[in-house]
Formats: sequence, C-alpha cells, structure tokens
Amino acid sequence: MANQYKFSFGPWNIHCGADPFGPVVRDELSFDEKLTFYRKLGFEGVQFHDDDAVPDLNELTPQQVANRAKAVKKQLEDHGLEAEFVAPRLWEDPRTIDGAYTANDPQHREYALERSRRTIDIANALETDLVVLWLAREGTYIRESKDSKKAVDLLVQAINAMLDYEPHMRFAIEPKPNEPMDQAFIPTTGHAIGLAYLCNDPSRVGVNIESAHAILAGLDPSDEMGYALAHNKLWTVHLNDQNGLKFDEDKTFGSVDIRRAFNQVRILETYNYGQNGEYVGLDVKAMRTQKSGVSSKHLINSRRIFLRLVDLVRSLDEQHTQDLIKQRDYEELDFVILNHLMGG
Ligand code: GLO
Ligand code: MG
Repeated sequence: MANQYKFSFGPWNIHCGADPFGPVVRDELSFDEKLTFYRKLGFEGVQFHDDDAVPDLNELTPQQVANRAKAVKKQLEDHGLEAEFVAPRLWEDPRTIDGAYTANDPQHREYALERSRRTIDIANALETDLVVLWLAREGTYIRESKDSKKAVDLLVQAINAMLDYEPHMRFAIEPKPNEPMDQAFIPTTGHAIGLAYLCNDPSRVGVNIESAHAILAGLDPSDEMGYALAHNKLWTVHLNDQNGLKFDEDKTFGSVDIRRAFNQVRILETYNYGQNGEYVGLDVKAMRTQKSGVSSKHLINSRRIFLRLVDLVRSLDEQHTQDLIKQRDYEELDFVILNHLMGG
C-alpha cells in the first residue's frame, strides 16, 4: 500500500551526535558507508549539500568540482540511488559570518554567488534540476545591522543570477524563522513564495517546507503545505517534528503530535504530492543517546509513521467527514478524527 511515494534524506541525517554542548558520541561513517543505508532503509533519493558531494570545493577549480561530482553520480548509480537536490552550504565559511547573499560586504556576497554557481554545476553533474536554498544566515542578530528592504532586493538579485546561470534549474527556498539568526528575512512559506514572484522566472522558484520550521514560526505545517500547493510550488518537504518553541529539534516525524503529522500526510495525499516526481524528504536527527549501530531508527521510524498515516488517511470515512462538515458538527468531527487516530 502507498508505494507511490519515494523517500529521501540527506547524509547529515546520519550523524555522530555532537551538539553545541558536547562532542560526538557515535562512530563517524564515510559518505559511501552512509549510501549503503539508503536502500536498506527504504529510501532512494539522496539530498546533498554541495560539499557532501564535493568536499573542500572552495579549494578546487570549477572543472575539478564538476569532475568530482560526476564520480559521485556514478557512486549513486552503483547504490541504485538518485540525487534529489543540492543545497549550497552558505553558513560555515568565514565569508558567510554576516550572511551570504545579504552580507553587508559586497565581496562576501560575490563569494556566496560564486559558491552557488558551483552548487548548480554539481546539481547538473548529479543530474538533478533542483537546488534547495536554506537561507541560514540571511537575517539579523540586531535590527539595525541590515536594511530589510535592501535584503529582499539582494535576495532577488542573487536568485535572478542563479536563474540566469542555468536556465533549467529550479530553486526551492526552505524558510525558517530563526536559528542560527535571531530574525530571518524569509521566515515562512508566504515570504518565500512572495520572493519567488519578485524573481525574473517565478515558475522556477518554489519551496521546501520543513515541519519544524513552520512550527517554530507558530504555524501549522499542513496549512503551509496547502498554501504552497495552491501555488504549485511545493517541490519537496522536510518532514520532522518539533516540541514547542525551542531550538530546531528535527525529531522523528509524528513523534510529538501525531494529529499534526496526519494532517500533513492528508494534504499531500489529497493533492497527489509526488505525481511530478517530488520526494517525501526527511530532515530528522537521531537522539544523542542512541548508540552506534542503531542510530538510523529515526529514519526508518519516520518513514513507517508516514506510511501508517497514509493508510489512516485512506481509511478515513470521507462521506461521514463531509456529512459532519455539512452539519457544522465540528465537535463530532474532532472526535471522529481522534478516534480514527487511536485505531477506532
Ligand atoms: C536547518 C535546515 C537544514 C537544511 C539543509 C538543506 O535547520 O533544516 O538542515 O534543510 O541544510 O539545505
Ligand atoms: Mg531542513
């Protein structure tokens, strides 16, 4: 059942458990070892940061970057996998301390663009037409350090430059309201889609919606998805869960609020998400307490919870639901949904 969905995650989702307060607690795995997990766990799509595919790319010529990425494409094929997207990692280099496309220093902005061109080259070599832009440091710690109107202009200029650089590449913005910044310039799906319409080719600018990011913005992830679906701009998702307003937790999908997860699956299922090749992407972290050898359960479990919820969406008595809506008996509808989720 429900096998029309294809699943993906990024290699950073198998990690050694370091956090800002403590070192690694599990064995480091090589990229190739991580690739051996995908098929076994039921995944066929790999999400990449540019340097997951080509480490140290700043030290290489564009031609060397492209050649190394082609070797990774072969590696993927050997494992029966494909690349879903590539994302420029624009938050670790000293030149991105004050942001990337919105950095106050024009040389730093130029670095961000040049790095993004390499990301696009890598996407081409990996044969995917999707680049994800998580605008990690495009925001402020204090209001007075940047001009928010100018920041939007700079983001549009940067995306236009990327659209021009590769005329068949699509760009999915991943909004997030905070962390690492205090305030992000593009905090929600609405902001991301507004930005898309300011660009030269809005048809190639869409979104990647992460459940936890929507929750951190005080929004319901399924409503954010509905908004993007109405604009035909939901090109990938980062499903996970989040326990309230704190650091970005990237918990197993559905592990905090199963009803909230059900409603995300329901809107995806209702509008045939995946019919144009979109992946069900995860962005989940294993708990730091998990030992080596059993540290991929968050991935297996997120996937199986998604599929269990697909079954629940499909087995919901739609006629009964519609009758209750007609009668405006939302108290009964509330119970029917909860009872269904509890196996009733
Ligand atoms: C962090 C983001 C991050 C991105 C990834 C892809 O909060 O969710 O994990 O999804 O870097 O760009
Ligand atoms: Mg994410």
